[in-house]
Amino acid sequence: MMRLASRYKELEARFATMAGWSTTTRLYSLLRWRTMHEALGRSELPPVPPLVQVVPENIPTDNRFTNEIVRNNRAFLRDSRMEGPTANPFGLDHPPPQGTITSDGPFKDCFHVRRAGHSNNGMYLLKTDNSDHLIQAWCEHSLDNGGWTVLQKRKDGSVNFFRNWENYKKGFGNIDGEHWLGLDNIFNLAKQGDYKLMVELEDWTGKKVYAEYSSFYLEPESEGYKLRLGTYQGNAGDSFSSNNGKQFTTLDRDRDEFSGNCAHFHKGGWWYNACGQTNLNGVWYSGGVYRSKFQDGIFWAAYGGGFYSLKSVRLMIRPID
Ligand SMILES: [Ca+2]
Repeated sequence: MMRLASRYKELEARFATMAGWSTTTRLYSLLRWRTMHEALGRSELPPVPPLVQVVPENIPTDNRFTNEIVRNNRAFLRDSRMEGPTANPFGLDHPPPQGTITSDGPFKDCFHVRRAGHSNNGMYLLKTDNSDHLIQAWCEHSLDNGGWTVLQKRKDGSVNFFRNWENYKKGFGNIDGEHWLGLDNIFNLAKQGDYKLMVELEDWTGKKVYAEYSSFYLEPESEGYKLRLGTYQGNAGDSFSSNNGKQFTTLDRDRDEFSGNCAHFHKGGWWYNACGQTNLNGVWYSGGVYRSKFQDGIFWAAYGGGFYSLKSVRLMIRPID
């Protein structure tokens, strides 16, 4: 403030020497200085999004839910065959597509893969109805009868998710590890029919919970890949419905409902509201409860609260039964 006050005095002196100038010019100069001053004041104290609840409303306990999803989770643990890792991350450089070699592809999604008789979890090459390019995707066939196309996976913090619009549009990471399939690919996949969304969350005790949304698709890029979700069911609690109808926001493209940029505070890209109850593309913290100036961990507020960063999460889609 002292510095600002002395600057103001200095400017006043300068204005005094401009006595010969017209009143309009002087007023305009003063106005410009005030605008600058206010902008400076704002940048010193940026608005911060409200914290989401730290204590979740409901902490699911074992045996509380006996729905199909939980039953199949046990099947998942029994039979989780994984294929060998690959060295090349895909993304903006578009390395040659790799995937499980089959003679009956390409498939339109992982449900198509499953129906063709392939039951191994792994990478498959997909080609959607409305695009010519091949998509490398991870197919999850052990969970809930299989046929799930994985859109996003976090598990070990090996991939940086604090990225720009172009990266989120095209996709990044390692298909057999942490990755984001890309908004363009997700849009093309979900456009092919009626899909539902499964969100899988794993906490640091190894427990998995699920949030399923009865329908899922994205609006085109011209609409900011606006999120369209159906109704919730599951045992994770619903922390995603408040993002329904929101556009995707990255650090370089702010389409959220907050005066600042939610991507800046939550360190990711997401269908932020202002900013919301979930941040699955945030920072991967080890151990669960994390300390940070902002709520930038991988959180799902209804399961663990805003300062509990989950161990692993996945977003998956499958055609509606
Ligand atoms: Ca904003």
